[in-house]
Amino acid sequence: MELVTKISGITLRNPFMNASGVLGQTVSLLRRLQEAGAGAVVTKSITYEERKGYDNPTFVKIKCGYLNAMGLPNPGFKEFSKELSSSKEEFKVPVIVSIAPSEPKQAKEMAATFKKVADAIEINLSCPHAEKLGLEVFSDMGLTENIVKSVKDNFDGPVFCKLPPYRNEVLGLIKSLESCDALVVSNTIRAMVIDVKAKKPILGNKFGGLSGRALHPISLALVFELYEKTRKPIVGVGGIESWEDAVEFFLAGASAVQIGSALEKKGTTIFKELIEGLEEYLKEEKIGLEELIGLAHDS
Ligand code: RRO
Repeated sequence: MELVTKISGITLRNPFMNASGVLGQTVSLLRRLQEAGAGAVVTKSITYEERKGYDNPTFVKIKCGYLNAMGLPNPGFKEFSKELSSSKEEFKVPVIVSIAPSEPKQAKEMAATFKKVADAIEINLSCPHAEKLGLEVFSDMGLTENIVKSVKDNFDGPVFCKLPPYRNEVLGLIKSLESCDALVVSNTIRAMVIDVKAKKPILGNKFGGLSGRALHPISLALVFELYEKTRKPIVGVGGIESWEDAVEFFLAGASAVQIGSALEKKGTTIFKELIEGLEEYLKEEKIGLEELIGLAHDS
């Protein structure tokens, strides 16, 4: 069965890509994702300046998923774009560059720099634990609107916005995203875990983002609702571990999905498993991927 899917003008050989932050920190990791079968590859969120990230521990496995507070470790946009430019021709699948600007001027410079090497830009408006970045940007509608416009005005390809999983906040602020092309739904849930012996939060940053199983139904419900409330294509992300989890997202209205925690848990062979599972399902159901998208809705 044909698994090709299109999102705002870019063509993916299949609808599976990595979620930003998981195996997208370097060009060699992005290459590994491409070799494993990803339909597109997404970089770690890149900031204007270099960031070291938070103190350890930055990643903890808990009963219902994973908690992370990496703190956007990255070499800064100038350095990262140099690395990507030197090997762009190796990529046969779209390269989506995730950026986390804190104001329009940064967004403008980053978009203009990544113009030559990115097939799409994903703006991170939802990191749940960073000062003046991600969620803190999204909570200011004027700032978000100007950042999205700056990226749109300085980049030729599609611009995606990655949203938090908080329904009321998203519905209240969605007007600020009018000029973006597609929505990525969703980032992790702000969360915490405490060590009862040490009597302190475990993560170096205290607060982190919850991903994995617990996120799946929450993010799925938001995709379903946004599919009815906006006309924008949606990339679903949240706790996808099997082809069935992905099919739920397609039925809810996602045109493609991103894999995060399960890539950590199962490794890159998950792409093959997802592709084969989806192909088999489409064959058995005698349905094309495109027809599947949004089919769980009444009309
Ligand atoms: O780097 C991180 O700590 C991080 C980011 Br940028 C994000 O968007 N979501 C997340 O859970 N962690």
